[in-house]
Amino acid sequence: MESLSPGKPRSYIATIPLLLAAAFVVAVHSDCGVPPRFTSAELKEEYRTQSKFAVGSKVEYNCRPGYTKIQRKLYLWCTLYSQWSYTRELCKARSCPHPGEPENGRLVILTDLMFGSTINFICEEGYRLIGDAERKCVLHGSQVTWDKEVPYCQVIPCQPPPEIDHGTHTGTTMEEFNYGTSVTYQCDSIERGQVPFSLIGEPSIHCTSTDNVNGDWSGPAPECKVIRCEQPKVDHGKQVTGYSPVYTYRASVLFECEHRYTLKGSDILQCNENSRWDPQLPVCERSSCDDPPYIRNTFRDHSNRNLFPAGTVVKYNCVGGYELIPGISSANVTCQKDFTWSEQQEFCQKIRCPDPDITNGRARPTQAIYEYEDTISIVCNPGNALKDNYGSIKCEQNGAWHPALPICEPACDPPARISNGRDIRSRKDVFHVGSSVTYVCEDGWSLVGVSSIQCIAGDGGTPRWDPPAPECKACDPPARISNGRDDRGRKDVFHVGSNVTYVCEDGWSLVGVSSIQCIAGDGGTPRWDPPAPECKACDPPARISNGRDDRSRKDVFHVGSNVTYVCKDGWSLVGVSSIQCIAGDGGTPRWDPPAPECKVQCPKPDVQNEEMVNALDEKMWYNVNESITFKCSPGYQCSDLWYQSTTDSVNVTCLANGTWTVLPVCKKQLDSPQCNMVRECIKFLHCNVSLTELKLLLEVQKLYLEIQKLKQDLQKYKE
Ligand SMILES: *[C@@H]1O[C@H](CO)[C@@H](O)[C@H](O)[C@H]1NC(C)=O
Ligand SMILES: *[C@@H]1O[C@H](CO)[C@@H](O)[C@H](O)[C@H]1NC(C)=O
Ligand SMILES: *[C@@H]1O[C@H](CO)[C@@H](O)[C@H](O)[C@H]1NC(C)=O
Ligand SMILES: *[C@@H]1O[C@H](CO)[C@@H](O)[C@H](O)[C@H]1NC(C)=O
Ligand SMILES: *[C@@H]1O[C@H](CO)[C@@H](O)[C@H](O)[C@H]1NC(C)=O
Ligand SMILES: *[C@H]1O[C@H](CO)[C@@H](O)[C@H](O)[C@H]1NC(C)=O
Ligand SMILES: CC(=O)N[C@H]1CO[C@H](CO)[C@@H](O)[C@@H]1O
Repeated sequence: MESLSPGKPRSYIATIPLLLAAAFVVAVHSDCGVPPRFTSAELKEEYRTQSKFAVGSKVEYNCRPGYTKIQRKLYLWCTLYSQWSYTRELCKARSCPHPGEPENGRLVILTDLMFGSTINFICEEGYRLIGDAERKCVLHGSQVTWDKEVPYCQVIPCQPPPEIDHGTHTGTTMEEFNYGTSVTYQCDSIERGQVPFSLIGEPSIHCTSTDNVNGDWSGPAPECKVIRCEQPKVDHGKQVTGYSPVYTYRASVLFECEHRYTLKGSDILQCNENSRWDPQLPVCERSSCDDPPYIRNTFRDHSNRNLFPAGTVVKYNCVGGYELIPGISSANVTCQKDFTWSEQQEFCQKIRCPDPDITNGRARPTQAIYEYEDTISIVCNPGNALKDNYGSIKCEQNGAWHPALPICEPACDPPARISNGRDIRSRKDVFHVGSSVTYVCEDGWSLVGVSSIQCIAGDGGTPRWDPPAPECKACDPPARISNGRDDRGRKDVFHVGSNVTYVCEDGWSLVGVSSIQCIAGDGGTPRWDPPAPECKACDPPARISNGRDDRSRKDVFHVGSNVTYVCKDGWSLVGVSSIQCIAGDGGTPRWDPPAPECKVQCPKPDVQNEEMVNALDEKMWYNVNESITFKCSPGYQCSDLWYQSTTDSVNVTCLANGTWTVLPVCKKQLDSPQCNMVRECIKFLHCNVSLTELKLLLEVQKLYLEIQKLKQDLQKYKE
């Protein structure tokens, strides 16, 4: 296989399958090479010369010195594949005995305790190793064993500690100063009142070693010295702790700077062994401005800060009701490098309110500007009034008027107050157009006019009350009456509802109603109701004709007075002669009874041959128009009414001039043919004759009468 030509790498891959086939043939029929070499075993002499071993041949090994068998037989075979049957170590190393731990030290096993291995010895701190530290497991004859002697650990010693001036140490009685031993120094005490010795350096030193072989003291011995630092002093600083009249070694003080100063350096100092403060004294440097200045009408931004390093900007705000002066963008002051504040100026001014522009009114007082807290009054122009009931407004913190600017609106002046009445108006004395006021009168007074009046926008917008305010009226004094009096007394106001009562003097009659009342009449106008009465006497009594009375010359006829009438001679008084003035219906005086009359009368008529039908009618005088009835005595008849029956009666009446109507004349009854015929005719009328017969009879009589008349006319004519 090793014979492959390395000169043809390109064809190598192509020939792999072919080579594998060839190798198999070779392996099966070939042999093994030189047997493997082992650390632990070596090939026996007889096999060392041969370089080829046929398949199936055997080689034998022996364990090398210091090694021992792992397996019973130390053979290897050349296998069918031309390889040795076993290639791992055939023997293992022998082991040295455990050497044991050393006192005050330690054994370090590096790998194991087998042949060829190494072990080390280490001493504990403070001990040094005497002998060799390293031992090896070596072959001694046919056995394995540790080489060299066993080492041991010895404690490291120091020299006695050094002695010092003005002090002692604790080791004065000791003899040995082995590793780890320590001694402590102490300064000698001194007399009272003197500055004591200070121990400089570490008071204790101990025995140690740097090379683990030789002993050394851990440091130098301290010193005992008198140490005194001066009183520390720092400008603008103050000592906080450690104050003492004398500062000795290691005295420490703490410094602090005054407010607004900053400490440079260390605040804590110690008095060192050179009687110096260590580190050196600090410095207090100015580091802050003072409190920011007060600036009128401002307040500082809230901050708890009380340090103001250079460059600090402190902002201000305007207090309520103030604002930045125009042009100033920010109110601030800066702490300058020299720790003074930058220029301070006024930053804030009062907040301004807009000019009050009031329709129909103006502000009072008038100002060029209006600032916070200014209070102004609003005065409306004549004919106007504030819409809301506030006339005073204030400029507030927010730059606005409060309450808001009022409005003046047309309004009437307060309406007139009326006497004896009142009006119902709100407490405010503002009467805008449209508002109304109602009047009422006090008791006893009547409202004349319209009770409710209204403020209206009149001509040209001038508000006026419409209608005018009413009046409260009482009655005028009632009429005084003649011949009477009333009960008004001294009263001069006559309330509605009040009464006045009249009475008439004696002899006078009250006509009307005695008690009148003041009432509210039409439209409320008070008047007396009913009208005042009158006191009346009688009118002069009637004068009568043909008579007279006794009124004498008086022209007043009191109630109760009498007038008496008498008639002239030949006249008779008809009625009651004496009449009296009395209070008639409704008190109206009248004469009672009515005045009498003087009348004519007819004397009893003197008639012959007659008699009165009613004898009771017979008297001496008869009144005018009085009638009496006569009838003629038997055998006599009325001369004119000759045709009448004798039983017929005749009335006579008394005439106004005192004569009778025609008195009847009773004559001796006649028996002439005419009279009889007429009497017959009249009888016929009373008889049941037929109309034809009656007509015939009447025709005869008519002819007779015409003849008689003609006779008479003829006779007259003759005369
Ligand atoms: C301080 O005030 C000045 C002047 O008003 C302004 O220019 C500046 O910006 C302010 N600084 C601060 C920090 O507000
Ligand atoms: C007045 O007279 C009227 C009617 O007679 C009566 O009703 C009324 O009470 C009187 N008033 C007074 C105050 O006397
Ligand atoms: C008037 O007449 C009346 C009636 O006859 C009588 O009672 C009265 O006393 C008379 N008066 C006078 C004043 O004479
Ligand atoms: C009598 O009668 C007439 C007519 O009837 C009358 O006019 C006259 O007044 C009367 N006279 C008297 C006194 O009664
Ligand atoms: C006459 O008078 C009486 C009573 O007054 C009366 O009844 C009668 O009718 C009268 N006769 C004549 C004819 O007038
Ligand atoms: C009147 O005469 C007529 C006839 O001529 C007769 O019928 C009548 O009864 C008579 N009357 C009296 C009241 O005699
Ligand atoms: C005397 C006298 O005057 N008589 C008269 C009265 O009145 C009547 C009627 O009026 C007269 O006819 C009389 O002549």
